[in-house]
Amino acid sequence: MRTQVAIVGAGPAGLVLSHLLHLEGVESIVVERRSREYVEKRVRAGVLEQSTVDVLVATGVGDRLRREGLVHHGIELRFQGEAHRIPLTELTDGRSIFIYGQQEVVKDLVNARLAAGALIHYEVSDVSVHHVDSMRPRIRCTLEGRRTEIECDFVAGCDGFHGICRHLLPAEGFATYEREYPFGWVGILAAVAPSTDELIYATSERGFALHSLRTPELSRFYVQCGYNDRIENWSDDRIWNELHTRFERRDGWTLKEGPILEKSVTSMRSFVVEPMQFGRLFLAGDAAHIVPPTGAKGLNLAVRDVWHLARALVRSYRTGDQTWLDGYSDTCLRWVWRAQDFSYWMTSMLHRFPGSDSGAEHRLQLARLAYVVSSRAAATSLAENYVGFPIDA
Ligand code: FAS
Ligand code: PHB
Repeated sequence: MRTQVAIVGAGPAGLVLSHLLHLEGVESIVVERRSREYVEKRVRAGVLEQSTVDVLVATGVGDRLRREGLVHHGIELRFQGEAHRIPLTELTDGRSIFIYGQQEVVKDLVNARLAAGALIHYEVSDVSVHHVDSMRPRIRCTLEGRRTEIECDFVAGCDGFHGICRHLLPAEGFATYEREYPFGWVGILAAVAPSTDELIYATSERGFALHSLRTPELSRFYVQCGYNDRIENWSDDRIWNELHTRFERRDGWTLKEGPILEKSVTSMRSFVVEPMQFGRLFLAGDAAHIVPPTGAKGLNLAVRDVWHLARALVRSYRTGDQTWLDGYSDTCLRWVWRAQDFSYWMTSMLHRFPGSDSGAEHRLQLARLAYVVSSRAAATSLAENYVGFPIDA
């Protein structure tokens, strides 16, 4: 096969890139190792920045998001039994967040791509990438049982943290920065109406908890758990007990329970590879960087990466000018490190670090929380980072 841009991975990064390129008349082929059903069912992100929504709406894949997504203008920080609202929209001149599941974004993109006659190949195996330091890179894979070679001009590595593309980067001239956190998250999807209209980030003696939403009938929760913890250790009863305890409020606020539909453990890490490109290979999204989900930045960063990559590729095809492509990595890393810093800040403010129960660490966390909820300047900084920066900033 032959195409202009070969994309490895049909997650948000790969699909948004393929969509943006299509709108500008640039061809692409997407290869994905999982089935369509698996990718469309995978429960992950739920918070979309204003800019992510702006890109999806402006490019014609935002109708269902606007109909079914929930617009939020604030979040709550809860600690020491008290609730403190951070008025995001008021503090950021009108910017908001949207609650809309990642799998819904993926479904909308797949439908739009297939309606446009796109080639998205699922359940592809043995994917390998070759000659990215040449003018004719190639992807080799087994597609519908046949060994297949896809010749292209550029390869986009959108294959996530556990993909193959990042491992094509030579050691020489590349650096990775990594931090693993000494805890994880148990994430659950529950068939119960949310007990809140806005997200609740709670921290307590027992650790972190998050009350997020999906629809008026579906709630999403996260509970801080041990490092390398196993879901078998978390019975439904234990999960609800921990949620009640960690969300406790002095004014008797109550949490509604319901059937748990899905639960899983997520590890927490910060990771960046620099630069994010090598020859004609360009990494985007989780393939190049991971943030702990406390700041709700991962999916939004993936969209920001491919927005810049699509612009640079289109400019290269239209004008032959490579400057934006050459500057792709520097352009993205500016936002990657902004999100890394914010996500680390939120994570270290809201989680209990083993061995820090009584010491200064906890006092510092409480001091930081008290400052954020009492200083307009500090709350504005949180709000600005949480809703995200304009896509073309
Ligand atoms: P993805 O991992 O989504 O997609 C990569 C794709 O490549 C996958 O489909 C994979 O199967 C495929 N692939 C891998 N190797 C391959 C190979 N060799 N050949 C072919 N295909 C291959 N982010 C937010 O912004 N807001 C949130 O609220 C939020 N919540 C999160 C909650 C949890 C529990 C987790 C784990 C993450 C959360 N994130 C959140 C981050 C998350 O959304 C990721 O950043 C996002 O999925 C990144 O998208 P991609 O870069 O496309 O990677
Ligand atoms: C989610 O809704 O899945 C979600 C929300 C906020 C986060 C992480 C995940 O920080």
